[in-house]
Amino acid sequence: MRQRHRTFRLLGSLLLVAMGASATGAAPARGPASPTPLDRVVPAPASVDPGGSPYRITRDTRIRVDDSRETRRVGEYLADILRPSTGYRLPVTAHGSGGIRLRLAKGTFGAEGYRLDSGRGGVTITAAGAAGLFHGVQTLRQLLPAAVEKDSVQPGPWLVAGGTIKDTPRYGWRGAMLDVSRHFFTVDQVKRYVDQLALYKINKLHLHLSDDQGWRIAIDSWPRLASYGGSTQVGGGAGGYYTKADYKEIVRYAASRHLEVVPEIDMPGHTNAALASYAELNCDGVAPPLYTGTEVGFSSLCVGKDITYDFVDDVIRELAALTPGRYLHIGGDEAHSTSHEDYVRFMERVQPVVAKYGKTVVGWHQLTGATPAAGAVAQYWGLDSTSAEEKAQVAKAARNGTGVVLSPADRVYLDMKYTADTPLGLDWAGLVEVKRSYDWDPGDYLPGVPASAIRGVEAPMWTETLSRSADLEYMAFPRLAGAAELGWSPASTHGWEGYKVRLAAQGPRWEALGINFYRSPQVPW
Ligand code: TNX
Repeated sequence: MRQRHRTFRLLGSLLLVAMGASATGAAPARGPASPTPLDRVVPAPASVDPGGSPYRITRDTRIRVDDSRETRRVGEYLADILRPSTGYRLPVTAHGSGGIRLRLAKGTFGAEGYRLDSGRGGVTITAAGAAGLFHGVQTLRQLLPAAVEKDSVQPGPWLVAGGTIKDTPRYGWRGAMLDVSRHFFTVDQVKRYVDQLALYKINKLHLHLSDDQGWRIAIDSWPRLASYGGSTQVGGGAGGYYTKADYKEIVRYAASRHLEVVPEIDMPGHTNAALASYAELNCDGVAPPLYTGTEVGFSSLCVGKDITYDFVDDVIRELAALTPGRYLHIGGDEAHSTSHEDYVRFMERVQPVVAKYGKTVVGWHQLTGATPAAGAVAQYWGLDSTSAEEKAQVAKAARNGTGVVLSPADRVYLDMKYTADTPLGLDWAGLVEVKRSYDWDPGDYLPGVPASAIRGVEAPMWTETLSRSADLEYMAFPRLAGAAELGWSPASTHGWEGYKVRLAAQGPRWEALGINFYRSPQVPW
C-alpha cells in the first residue's frame, strides 16, 4: 500500500510538471469549479452553517496534527486517501500554520462528534478524541470532489466549501453485521468492507462467526470446530476459518477505522457445524453430517447435558480473551428445535458466562422471551407485520432496562432483494428498495419502547446467496448509507427528498472507489 502511494506521488509530481502547473499550483483549465455544498453529506450532519471562502488544497498543504499518536494516526489515514489522487506530498506534521488541522479539544462534541471549520486559510477539524477526528475526516472526504477517491493523479482543483459543521451522532450503536458463516470471507475481504463502513461513520462490526453451515473462529480447546466445522459453506465450497491471529488482525484493522468488533456465536440453534464437529454435544451422541443448504431452525445444542456448558464456557472464554470490545453476541434466534422451557433454561445458564468473562450480552430479540441479563442488548429483527405480542415482549424488556438495537428485516436487512429482478439476495422479508430502507424513524419504530432504550441501528448482511465482495457491495450500496444515516443523524434532518440528492452524490465516489452498487431508479444519480 505504502509503496503504491509513493509511486503515485511521484507520478503526480511528474504530471504537474508536465502540465506546467508546478510553480503556481493553478487549476488546470476545467472551468470554474464550485465546491460541494457543505450539507451534501451522508449521514446528514447535525448542523451546517455555510459561508465564507472555500479552502483549497494545494501542493503546499500540510496536514497538521497535535503531537499525540492517535491524532497523528488519523492524519496519516487522511494523507493516504489524499496523496494518490492529488499527487501532493501532504506531510503530516505538528508544525506550521494553515492547511488541514486535526485538533483535540474538550468541547461539546461528545465521544464521537466533531466540528469542521473551513475557510480561505484552512480546514480545522476539532474533536474530543480520535474517533471524532476520524468521523470529521469522512465528512471532509465527501466535501472534496469524488475524484479524490481515485488511486491515480487527478486534475482537481481540490476545494472545500467555506463554513462550519457541528456534528454528533444520535446513537452510539451504528452497526453492520457480516455473516461469514454461510459463506466465508477472507481477512482482506472483511477489511475491504470495514473501509466501506467507515465512510458512513459505522462504529460496530458484528461478525456472525458460527451457524449451521460453518464455524469460523479457531477455539484451541475444541479444535475440530474450525478445522472440521469450518471446512465447508453454503453450496459445498471450501469454507474456511479465522485463526486467532487472523481474528486479532480484523479487530486491529477495525479499531484503526474506529469500529468495535462484536463477535457472535449463535446458540442454542444455528449450531449444526458445532454438532457435526463433536458427537458428544448432541443429545443422542451422534454427530450429524456437515450442512451446506440454506434451511434454518433444525439444530440445537443439547440443553440438558453438562458438557454443553463446558463447551459454551470454553468458547466464550477464548473469544472474550481475543475481543477488546465490550460486547459478546450469543445469537438466540430461530431456536425452533429447542423447547421454550429449554431455551429459557439455556439462556439463564449462558448469560452469566458472558458476564464472567467481562462482556455485555447481546442477543437477537428472541432473547426477550427469556430473561435478559442486566444491561443486555436485544437486536430486533422483526418486520412491520411482526405480531403485536412479539413487539410488546421486546417493549416490556426495554422498559425493564434491556437496550434495543434496531435491525428491522424489511428495512435494513441488506440481503433482501431490492426488486423481484435483483439477481442476488432473499425475499422472505419482502422487497426492500432504497426509499423503504431509509424512510423510517428508529425513535418511534417500536411501540412502547422508551426512546432512551434505543441504542441504535444495525444493518445485517446474511450471505446465503452472497460469496464475493462485489456481491456484498451490490446489496449494501446504497442501503447501508441510509441505515448509517438513521443511526447518526438527528431526526430533524430526515427527509427522502433531501436524502436522495445527497445519496446520488455518493455514486461517483463509489465508482471512484471501485464499489459495486445498485443504481436504484429511485435515486437521481
Ligand atoms: C433470518 S435474522 C436469520 C438468518 C438468516 C436470515 C436471512 C436472524 C437472526 N436469523 O439465519 O440468514 O434470516 O435473511
